[in-house]
Amino acid sequence: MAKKAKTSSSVKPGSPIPPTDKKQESLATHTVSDDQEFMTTDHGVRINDDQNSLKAGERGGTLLEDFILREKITHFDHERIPERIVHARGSAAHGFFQVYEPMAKYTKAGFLQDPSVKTPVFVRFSTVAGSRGSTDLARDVRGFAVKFYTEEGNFDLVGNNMPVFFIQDAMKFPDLIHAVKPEPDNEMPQAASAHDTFWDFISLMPESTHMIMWAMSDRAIPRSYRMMEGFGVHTFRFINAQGKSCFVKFHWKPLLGVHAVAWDEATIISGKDPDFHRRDLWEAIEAGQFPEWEFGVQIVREEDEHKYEFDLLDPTKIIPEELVPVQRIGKLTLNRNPDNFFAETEQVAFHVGNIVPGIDFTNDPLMQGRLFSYTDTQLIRLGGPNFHEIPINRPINEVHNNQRDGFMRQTINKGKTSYSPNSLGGGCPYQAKMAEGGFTSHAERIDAKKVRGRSRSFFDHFSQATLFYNSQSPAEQQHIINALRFELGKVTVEAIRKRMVGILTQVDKNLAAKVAEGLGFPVPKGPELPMNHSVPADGNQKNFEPIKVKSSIAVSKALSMANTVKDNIRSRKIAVLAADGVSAKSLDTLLKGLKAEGATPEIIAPHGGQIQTDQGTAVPVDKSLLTTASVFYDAVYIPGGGASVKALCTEADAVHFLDQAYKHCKAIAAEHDALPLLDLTRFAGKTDEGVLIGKDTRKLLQSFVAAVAQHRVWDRETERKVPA
Ligand code: HDE
Repeated sequence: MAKKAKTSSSVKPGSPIPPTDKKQESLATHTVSDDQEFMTTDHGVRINDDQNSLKAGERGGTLLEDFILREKITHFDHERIPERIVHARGSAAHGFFQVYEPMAKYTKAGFLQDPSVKTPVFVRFSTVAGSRGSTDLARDVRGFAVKFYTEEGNFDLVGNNMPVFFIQDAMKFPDLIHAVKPEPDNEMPQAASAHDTFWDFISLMPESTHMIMWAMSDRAIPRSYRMMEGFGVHTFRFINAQGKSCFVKFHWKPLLGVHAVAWDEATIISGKDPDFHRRDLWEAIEAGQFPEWEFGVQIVREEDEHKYEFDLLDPTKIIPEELVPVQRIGKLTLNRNPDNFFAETEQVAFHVGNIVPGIDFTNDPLMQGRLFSYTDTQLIRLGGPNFHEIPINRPINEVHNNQRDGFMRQTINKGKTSYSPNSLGGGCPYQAKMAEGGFTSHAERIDAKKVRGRSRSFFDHFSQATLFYNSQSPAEQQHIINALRFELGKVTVEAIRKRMVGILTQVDKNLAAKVAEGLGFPVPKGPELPMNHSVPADGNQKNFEPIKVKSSIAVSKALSMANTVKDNIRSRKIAVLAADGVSAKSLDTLLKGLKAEGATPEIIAPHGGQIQTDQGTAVPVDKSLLTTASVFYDAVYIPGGGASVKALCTEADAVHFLDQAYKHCKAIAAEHDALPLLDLTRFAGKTDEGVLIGKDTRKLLQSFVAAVAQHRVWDRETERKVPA
C-alpha cells in the first residue's frame, strides 16, 4: 500500500492549543488515527531507520551525533512524573451527567437546571495508600473524583466511597498519610494499613473512630468501582439565584447496588490480578455495560444549621438518611474509556476548589485545608502552573485572563496587555457581573476571634461509630471484627493493639471483646490514654476530652450493604465450567438466559481453544482453568453433559474452583449430570440458597439468577466448613 505523508494543513505552524468548545473533539486531538503516517522526530523530521543507532562502522562505537537516538532516549528518561502522594493508583472513564429536574429552588448552577443538557464528565477512582503500581484490592478507602465540564467552568466533586474522614482538621492530614504509607525505614508494607505506624496514630486519634468502622467494613474491598457509593464528605452550600444558601451533602448511588468481595478473595485477587478493578471498569465499558450512578443531595436549610446533635462542619459525621433523606436529582453514566492512560487518567488534576456559581464551600476545617492543597500538589506533579491547559483539565468554555507564561505554556496569547484595568486592550477581559455568571462567594457573616482551636461541637467521636456498627448485618459485623483482628494482629507492638481495643470499647463492648479475644488478651476496661493529647491553651485537659452524645437514631438502614439493590445480575461475571461433551442444549439455554439478564458468562474449560458439545458443535473457550480462577467470577454454573462432567472430575483445578467459590459464599448451580463433580468438593451433599441443583436448565437458571442477585450467601461463613 502506498504510504502517504500526513499533511500539516490542519495544524498551522505555531498555532495555539486546539479549540476547546467541543470537549470530545479537543480531548481526541492527539489521537493519531492514520496508520499510514511516516514516523518523525519530535521536531518533524522523517525517520529512515528506527532500528539501529548511528555508529562508526557496523561494529563500531555509537556516535554522539545521533540526534534521533538521543531525542528518543531523552524522552524516555523523562517519561515518569511524580505519582500522586495519595490516590496514586487509579483508573478513570469519560461519561456524562444529566439532571432529572431543574434545581433552581436550591442552586443556580447551570448544569443542574436543564434535563436535556448532557454535561461531559471524567471520573477517576483510586485507592489511597498504595503507590501507582499497587494492587486494586488493598483494604483501603476508594477515591471517587468527578470532573464536570460545565458551560460555566469545571466543577470537581473530589469525594470518596465512604462518607466521613479520619480527621477533622487539615493540620493532621500529613500525619495521617505518613502513618498509613509504608514505614520509612524499610518501605513496608505496600498498600496496606495493617502495620504499626498506622495503628499507633489511629489509637491516639479518637476522632478517627467512626471512619475506622467504615474502613474496616467491606466497603474497603469493593467488588467493583461500579458497585460503590460515592460521597462529597464535606457539607457544601447551594446558592440560588436570589442569593439564598442552604447546606448540601453530595452522594452517588450506584444503580448496580453496593457490593464487596470477601477478604480472603481480595488477597487472592491481589496476587492473581492486581488490575482487577481497572480491568472490570474497562471491560464493562467496552462491553457497553455502562456504569451508572444517581446523584443524590441531602439538603439542610440554613436556619437548621444547629438543629442536629452533630456539627454539619465536622467531616467525621454523616447526616443519617433517616434525618434528612437523599433526593436523587440526576444520573451519571460512564460510557467511554480513555484513549491514553497517561494523558488523561494520570494527568487529570482535580481540585476541591473548582466550583461553579451556585455551589460554595463551608468552613469545614478539613475542606478549608484541601482548598490549598490541590493546586499546590499539581504544581509539583505536573511541573508548573499551566496544568489547566492539558487537554483533560481544560474547561469546555473559553478561558480569558491575565495569567501568562510559565513552564509548558500552550496558549499563545495575542496583543500587548496582560493586566487589568487596561485601555490598550479595550479593557478586555471584562469582569462578569453576578447576573452575567460572575462567581461571587456567599457572604457568610463572620464575627469571631482568631484562634487555633476546635469547636466543642466536634468532640463526640463515638456515637456515629456506634450507629454505624449497630446498623450492620451480623455478617458485616463479623467482617469488621475479622478485619480488626487481622489488622491489629499485624501490629507488632502490644501497647498499640491494647490502646486500639481500648478505643473500641467506646464503640461497642461486644466488638471490643471479640477483637481482644482474637488478639489473645483481656478486653481493656476503657480507653487508656487521655483521649486528646493536644495541649489546650489554658492547660486544662478536661476541656479537650471527648463528649458523649446520644445519637437520635439507633440504626440507619442506609449504612448497611445488606440493604442495597439486589434485583438484577447485570454485568455480573458467571463462570460456566465445561469440557468436551458438554450438553449443547443446556449450554445454549444457559448462555442465552444469562445474556438476556445482562450478565457476562464465560466458558472455562480444562484447555484453551474450543470444546466440542455432545452434538459435535464447537464452542470457543473463554479461559482455561490455568488462566483464570473462581475469584474473578460472581457465580459458577455447571451445565449438563456426562462426558464434560467426567472430564472436569479429573481436573483438581475444577474442584478447587468450586471449593473456592463456595468458600467465598457465591452461588453455584449444577445440572443433575454434574453431581459427581460436586461430590468431589468439600461441600458435597450440602445445599443452601446458593448451592442449587436441578434437572431443567430453564428452571435452574431462574433460581440461579435470583441467587446471584443476592450477591453472596454470607451465612455460609459461620460454618467454616471450607478451610482457607
Ligand atoms: Fe485529597 N488529595 N486531601 N481527600 N483526594 C489528593 O491531590 C488532601 C481528602 C481525594 O483522582 C491530592 O491531585 C488534603 C478528603 C481524592 O486525582 C492532594 C486533605 C477526601 C483524590 C490531596 C485531603 C479526599 C485526592 C493528591 C485533608 C474525600 C484523588 C494528588 C485536608 C472527600 C483525585 C492530587 C484524583 C487527592 C490532599 C483529604 C479525596 C495531595 C490536604 C477528605 C479522591 O492534593
